[in-house]
Amino acid sequence: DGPKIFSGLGDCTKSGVLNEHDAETIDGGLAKRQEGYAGRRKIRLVWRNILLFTYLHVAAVYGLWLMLVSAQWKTCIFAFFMYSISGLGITAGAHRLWAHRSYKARFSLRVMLMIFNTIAFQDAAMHWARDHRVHHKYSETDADPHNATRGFFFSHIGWLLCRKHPAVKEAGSKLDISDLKADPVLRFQQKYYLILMPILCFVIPTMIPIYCWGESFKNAFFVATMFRYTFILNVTWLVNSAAHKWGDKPYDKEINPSQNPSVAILALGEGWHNYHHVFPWDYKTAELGNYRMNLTTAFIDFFAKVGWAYDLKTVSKDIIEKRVERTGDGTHEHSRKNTWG
Ligand code: ST9
Ligand code: ZN
Ligand code: ZN
Repeated sequence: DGPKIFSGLGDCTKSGVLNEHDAETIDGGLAKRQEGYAGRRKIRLVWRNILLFTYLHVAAVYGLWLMLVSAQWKTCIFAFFMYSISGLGITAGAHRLWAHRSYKARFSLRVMLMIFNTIAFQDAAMHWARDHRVHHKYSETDADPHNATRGFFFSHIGWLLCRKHPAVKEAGSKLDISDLKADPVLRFQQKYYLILMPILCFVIPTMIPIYCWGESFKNAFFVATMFRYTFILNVTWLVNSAAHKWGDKPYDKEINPSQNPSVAILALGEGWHNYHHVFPWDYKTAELGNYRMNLTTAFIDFFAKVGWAYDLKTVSKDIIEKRVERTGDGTHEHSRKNTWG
């Protein structure tokens, strides 16, 4: 019973992610080659990553312990602050701006988001956005970097512990990422990543508590740096694992991405994943701009008021309701209204 190849194609086409040309390319050639890959899911482990992620998680558990028993409250608040801004570097930056182009940002906001994004250390935003575009376009096929049909562990962290499936690289190489390459802010981040990332993710967050309020090196390093970094990684990965598994599907019941409120709160508004896979161009990544459950939307709206963010894309109520009626699982308020008259 081999893996299903390109099972997500219909969903992608429905959600408008693919255009006709893309569909033809896949039908005509790529899909056939993917069949060949089905029998070749050889896992090539990357031991460097296995060791580093193991150390990271052990250090994070120790950091959590120190947070409870010996860290100053200022260090804990600072760790939470770093989690929030680095989270925004992923959500408002790599995800909604660079991967999806769901709004436009002036140079100053792009620089700020690039700095926040580097604190999060999820590799250069150029690569993050490329992988994420592949994830949407070839969702839950072998070409999806964190294909959730391969199980919770693979989609959560396993995909970072082994070489990518050849279908990912082949599909990705066909994507147009010229807009990413044309952004000088992204080129700068990529070029100097190996200098910027250690300073912004590890050195500065450890030094601030030590120099500003006399925290010990141990508490600063394990709480504000190791725990904070590992925590935000896991929150991000939950979008790929938990939000591809658990939750309602009010917009499209045929796909696995789901509405997951717990993930949405932790991931600054990125858990409304059924909506997001159906309407990936909406800057809110959700139907309602509920700020409590979508901090990233509040952040983008604030910068739109300041004039640093503009051309915010969204989806009309009418289009959403039509889609809910056509493919939803009946959990949307609109479908309930229709059923009950
Ligand atoms: C990390 C990333 O954790 C997490 C991303 C999560 C995404 C989540 C999305 C969810 C939605 C948004 C919600 C956000 C919520 C945030 C909440 C915040 C509060 N297309 O990759 P390599 C080619 S990172 C085209 O090395 P391997 C290309 O030629 C953690 N081509 O593949 C490339 O060269 P170049 C820290 C592609 O060798 C070459 O292959 N980082 C594509 O198979 C080699 O690429 C780490 O730990 C493509 N898509 O290795 C590092 N991909 O790049 C982890 C590849 O020069 N990564 N090519 O063009 C690695 O070590 C490796 O990537 C690997 C695979 C071992 C996993
Ligand atoms: Zn997804
Ligand atoms: Zn997305």
